Amino acid sequence: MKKAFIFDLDGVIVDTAKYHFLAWQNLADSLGIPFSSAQNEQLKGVSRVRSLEKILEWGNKSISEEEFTRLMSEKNEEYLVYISKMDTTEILPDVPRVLDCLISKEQSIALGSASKNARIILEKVQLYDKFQAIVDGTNVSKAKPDPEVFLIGAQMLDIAPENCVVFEDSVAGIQAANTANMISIGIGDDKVLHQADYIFKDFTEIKEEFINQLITTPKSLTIK
Ligand code: B16
Ligand code: MG
Repeated sequence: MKKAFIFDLDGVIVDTAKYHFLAWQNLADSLGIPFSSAQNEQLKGVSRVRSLEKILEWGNKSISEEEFTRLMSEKNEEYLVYISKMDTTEILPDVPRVLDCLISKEQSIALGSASKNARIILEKVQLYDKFQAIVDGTNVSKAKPDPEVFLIGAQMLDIAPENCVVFEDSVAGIQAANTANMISIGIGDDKVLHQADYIFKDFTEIKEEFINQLITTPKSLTIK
């Protein structure tokens, strides 16, 4: 059976949250807004525009539209400097093993990320060629938990949503996958990602037998 496996990027394939944090922190500093790593956690999977809106809300600050645009582009320029230095050592453990296992079983693979920088990052870590479809912040109009990003991925691969499996590290992403009627696999903390169909700490816990089970079992028989 051919299924589609859709991967989120930040927190699933690589940890770019640390670079977003550095760039957002500098921006918050320049505005005199305190910004903690706990707040950065709340920006995971959230779009660039919404992230800046949230930081301004936390700091109780309002700025003009021009300044908003300027700050967004300054933040992204700084972030681009960090990601320009990325290489294959930044790939999270066992991600290449799972990708290669799926490719060897002739499964379809897509990226489903909120990031407008997703393509550059995949190129930097040399995983770009593993993906048959890439849906990123440039293709979507509605942010997760809206299922749009994953539904577009399924459509590009021509696979029905119930035959898609999503790997996600954010609560909003798990909700998006569930709403899309896809199998959701949480990568991270089971207390945070409890709405997922399956949860793993990271890809080292995902064994070939489990992948075989995902490929052969219809979603209707997936035990929650
Ligand atoms: P950019 P994901 C998300 O990536 C990040 O988790 C989130 O922190 C970021 O704000 C968003 O991409 C937009 O990124 O500024 O590069 O367009 O988890 O959906 O892969
Ligand atoms: Mg993510």
